[in-house]
Amino acid sequence: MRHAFGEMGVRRSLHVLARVNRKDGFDCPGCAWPDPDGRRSRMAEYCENGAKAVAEEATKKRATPEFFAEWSVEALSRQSDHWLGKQGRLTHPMVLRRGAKHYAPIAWEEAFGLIASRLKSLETPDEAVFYTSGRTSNEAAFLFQLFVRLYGTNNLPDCSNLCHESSGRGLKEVIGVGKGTVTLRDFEEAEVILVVGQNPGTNHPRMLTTLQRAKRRGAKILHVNPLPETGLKRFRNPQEVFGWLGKGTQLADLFLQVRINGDVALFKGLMKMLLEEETRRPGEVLDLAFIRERTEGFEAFAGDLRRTSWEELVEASGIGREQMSHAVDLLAPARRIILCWAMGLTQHRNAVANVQTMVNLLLLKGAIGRPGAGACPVRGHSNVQGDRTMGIWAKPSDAFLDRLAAAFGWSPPRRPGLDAVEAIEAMHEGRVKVFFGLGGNFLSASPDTEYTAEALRACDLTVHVSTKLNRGHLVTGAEALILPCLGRTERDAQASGPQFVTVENSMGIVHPSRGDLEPASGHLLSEPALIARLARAVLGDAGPVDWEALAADYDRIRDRIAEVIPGFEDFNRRVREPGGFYLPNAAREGRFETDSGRAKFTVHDTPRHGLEDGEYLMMTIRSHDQFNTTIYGLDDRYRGVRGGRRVVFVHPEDARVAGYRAGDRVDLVSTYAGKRRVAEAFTVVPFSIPRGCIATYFPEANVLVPVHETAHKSNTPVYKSVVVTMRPAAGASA
Ligand SMILES: Nc1nc2c(c(=O)[nH]1)N[C@H]1C(S)=C(S)[C@@H](COP(=O)(O)OP(=O)(O)OC[C@H]3O[C@@H](n4cnc5c(=O)[nH]c(N)nc54)[C@H](O)[C@@H]3O)O[C@H]1N2
Ligand SMILES: Nc1nc2c(c(=O)[nH]1)N[C@H]1C(S)=C(S)[C@@H](COP(=O)(O)OP(=O)(O)OC[C@H]3O[C@@H](n4cnc5c(=O)[nH]c(N)nc54)[C@H](O)[C@@H]3O)O[C@H]1N2
Ligand SMILES: [Mo]
Repeated sequence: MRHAFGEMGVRRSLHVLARVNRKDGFDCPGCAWPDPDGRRSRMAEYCENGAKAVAEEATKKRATPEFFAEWSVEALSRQSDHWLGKQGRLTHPMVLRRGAKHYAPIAWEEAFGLIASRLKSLETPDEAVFYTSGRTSNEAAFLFQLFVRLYGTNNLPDCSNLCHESSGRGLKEVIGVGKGTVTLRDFEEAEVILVVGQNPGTNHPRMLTTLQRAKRRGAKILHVNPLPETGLKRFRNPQEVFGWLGKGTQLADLFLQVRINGDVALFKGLMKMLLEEETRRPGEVLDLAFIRERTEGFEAFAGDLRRTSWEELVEASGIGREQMSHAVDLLAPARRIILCWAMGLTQHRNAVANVQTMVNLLLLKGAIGRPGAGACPVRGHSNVQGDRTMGIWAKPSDAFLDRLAAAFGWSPPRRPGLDAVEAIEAMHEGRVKVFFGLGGNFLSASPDTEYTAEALRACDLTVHVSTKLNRGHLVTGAEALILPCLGRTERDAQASGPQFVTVENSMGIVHPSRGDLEPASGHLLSEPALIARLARAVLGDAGPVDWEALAADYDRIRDRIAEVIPGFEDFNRRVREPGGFYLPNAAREGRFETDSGRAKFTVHDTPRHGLEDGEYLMMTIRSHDQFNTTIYGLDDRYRGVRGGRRVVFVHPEDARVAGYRAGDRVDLVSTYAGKRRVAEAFTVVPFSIPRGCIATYFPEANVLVPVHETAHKSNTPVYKSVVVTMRPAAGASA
């Protein structure tokens, strides 16, 4: 509330917060955790960090043309991310003309004309990329991909490339759907819930309420993480009067403090034990009927486990056999198991293998397509899953393009487009000359900040559709535009009257989102209206789409979505039912739509990093006071850090051996393929973390993440396993 009142004032705060996640309100712009299907809390159906996300958008502060006249781009560049975000909502379309030092206001039509003329002068449409961040609504996303494909390219990188791409890719191959298979109801029936590589206390706080309920009912919770994340250790439910008092509930029954990227080894160990248990008590541990009838590849998988040595698994995971056996005590009798994960698994070179290794565990237990069981990749952005469903995808399936072709009577481009990392490389090499971002902060979210900055600077034109100022606006092509748009909390009035948009949460539920605040400025366009006007400027009025009609009434956009995308039949009627509707999910319903019709066991090697003396494996994580690249404040309350973000968490013994004490300042250095990257002046914080592992915050440490090191198959940067060394910072005594 302190945060909300500071940004929005008391009256506005109380008004807007009362409408978050209500069935007739707007979808929280924070994370993608679903809202309860039935009755929702009377007090509040949002969390502390959701309130911060809302305050960030509904703030009363404004970044006006006068602000940009006062501050040159160079002067703005010297300010922190935290400061930039605090300047308030963008109010006017702004242009940075060739050679100019300041952004200046520009009329909408002129801005669209400028983009159109640059796009039309490219040699091929593949010289432009169109990035999407996951807050974009279904309606805007559908129009955007349609516009981009009609323009002639599949260059549609998205934040998913940096996030859960490894989950989608991994799941699709082995169970036939690239999404999670559980619903909230499954949490009411699960016997064991695993939370792996995820910090829900900070990033999905409402998930803790679900876990608490499951726990009270008797479910066991297993937490696998290099850090003892506080929400799982001590949870005080802020929605319960007594939750404020006392020490809080211990949510996790067992905490396995795995090494960074030790999960394949750990899960192989757990499964090796389960196989051994099965030999001792035949028919009691594994679901043999399920394995026989519904899966393939079991023999090769079991053979690999038998051949893998305990030494290897214990060494690579950092978890002893005795501790593994405690986990197996929980897992062996259970049939209804839910596996939750997030970025701790998806941002490694072997990220797809991480996901598939864990699915092996579910398959051993028949724990997919059964109530109380399944896979639960917990999505990040509130509509990142929906954007992908709408076709925001650089590598679309033929089936999707066929339906798009049929609905609009034209043949869309079939060449696969560039994902996020490929887009950076292509800009850097001069193969792409125009960058267009629908939301997000591509510069700061991407790996290798210096390299990505060079890539953006090499462009002729960079364009950002944004609500707030961010660093991406300051590292520009020869010309740049900032196009300000409406946010979730705001009223969206079009020619046919007030509109709502729709989103899909982490569990495949599609529902409306309707803001009611007065827009931050009279000059803002909604994202769908903005895309429609851009499309008309670029494509003219002759094509197969009546852009003006679609933007005038979003029901018409939804009618087109219903034609193209399976599961959206009768969209306009069903989305108006309270709480929305579930999308079909074959694996959830017990069907595996793989090439063989069976779920697949897969074999994966234990990853090795072969660290030399003085080298550490670094993960880059979120603090409690940020939303991705938006920094709300400088504290990380649950980890006891205050007043600064340039910190490095180190095992106390590692710090001692290296000669550092708490508070010392160090530089971090990463070297890949002969290229050295340095991040200066981080404060050492001794912390409970496995030996050889360190942690820093994203985005401060992104300069160290090598752009060319990415996950096999998903091409996601290795944000969670960067090899670094430490050296005393200049002027520091150590
Ligand atoms: N308040 C808030 N909410 C958010 C966001 C935000 O920034 N702020 N971001 C949103 C987005 S886009 C996303 S994707 C999600 C992110 O949600 P999370 O994935 O929870 O975010 P991270 O901070 O990246 O945390 C990764 C967790 O994995 C652990 N970890 C790191 N490496 C490993 C590993 O090798 N193995 C295991 N087992 N664990 C590991 C870290 O210790 C940490 O607990 O949150 C979403 N929600
Ligand atoms: N080192 C490291 N890097 C990471 C990660 C990590 O764990 N470690 N995580 C990765 C992950 S999981 C993700 S998802 C990406 C996130 O990457 P992005 O999605 O690109 O970044 P965000 O910080 O979420 O974007 C914030 C900006 O979005 C704009 N914005 C906010 N709301 C709206 C809206 O309603 N409409 C529009 N048009 N704009 C809006 C604001 O201008 C704001 O400045 O970062 C990735 N980068
Ligand atoms: Mo994300």
